Amino acid sequence: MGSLPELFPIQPWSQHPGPAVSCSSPHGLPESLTAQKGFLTEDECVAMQHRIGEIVAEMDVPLHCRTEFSTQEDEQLRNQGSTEYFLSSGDKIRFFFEKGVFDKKALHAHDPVFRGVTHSPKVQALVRSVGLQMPVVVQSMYIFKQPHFGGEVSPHQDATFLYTEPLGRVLGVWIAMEDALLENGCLWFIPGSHTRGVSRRMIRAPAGTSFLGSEPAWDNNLFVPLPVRRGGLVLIHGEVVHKSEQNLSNLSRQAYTFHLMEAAAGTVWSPENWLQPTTELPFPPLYV
Ligand SMILES: O=C(O)CCC(=O)C(=O)O
Repeated sequence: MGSLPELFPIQPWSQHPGPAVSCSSPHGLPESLTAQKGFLTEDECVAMQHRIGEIVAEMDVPLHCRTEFSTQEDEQLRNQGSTEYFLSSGDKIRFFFEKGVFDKKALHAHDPVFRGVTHSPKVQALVRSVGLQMPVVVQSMYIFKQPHFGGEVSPHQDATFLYTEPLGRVLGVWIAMEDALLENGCLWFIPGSHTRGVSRRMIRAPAGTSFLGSEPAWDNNLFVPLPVRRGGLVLIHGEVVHKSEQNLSNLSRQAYTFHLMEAAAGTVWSPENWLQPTTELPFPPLYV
C-alpha cells in the first residue's frame, strides 16, 4: 500500500472496531476513504461543466429509454435490470434518470474533455501514489443532483455492482464539480465498513439482473458526512458503505465519478457483473 501524500484520512478507521473480516490483499486498496481539497481548479471544473452542458443540450433520449438509475434494490430491478438500455450501457454514453435527475455514463471513454481529466497526469500520479499498479477504468458517471428534487443515492457498496475476486480491487474516484455540502447532498460513509465483506451482489440474470443477498438496514447514526468544496476529490474503497441524501436545497450538486479496478495480480472481474467490457470498449488502462 502506498503512502498518501497530500491526502488526509477523513476518519481514523482503526478507531472504529467492528467484525474484522478484512478483504485486503498485498495488492489491496488503501484505507476506506481519503479526500483531497482543490484537486481540480475552478477553471477545470468550469470546463467540465461547460462540456456536460453541451452534451446534454445535444442529447436525444427516446422516451422508452428514460431509465431511472437507482441503488435501491426494488427500484433497480424495476428500472434498470429489465432494460436492454441499461445492460448495454457500459461502453456507451447513456443517460439515466433518477427521480427528477439524470446522470450520464461512459464519459471517460467517449468524450475528450472527460477522457482528458480521467487520464490526466495528476489523476495518474494520485492513483500511483496509493499503490495501484495496473488500474483500468470500468465506468464513469456525471451525476446531477438538481436543486430542490435531486434524488438520494441509497446506502450501498460499489462492489455490489462491480464485483471482483479477490475483493479490495475497486476504487471510486469522485470529484465535486460544485460544492457538495450537508444541505445539498454531500457523500456520507460508514467508517470501517470496508472491512466486512459485501452484503449483496447484483448479477446478470436471464430476465435482466437480480440480487444475491440484501443491503442491511443501516443505522443512520453510523454515517459520517463528508462535505467537500468544488474541485475536491474523494477516493472511495469499493467496499465502504456510502450514500448521499436528497437535495432539497437551492444549490445544485454536480459530481464526476469513475471507478477503477486494479487489474494486477490476477484480479478477476466477475462475469456475473451487469457491466462487462465489450470489443468496442475493453476497460481502458488508466496509465496511458
Ligand atoms: O454522488 C453521489 O451522490 C453518489 C456517488 C456514488 O455512490 C459513487 O460514486 O459510488
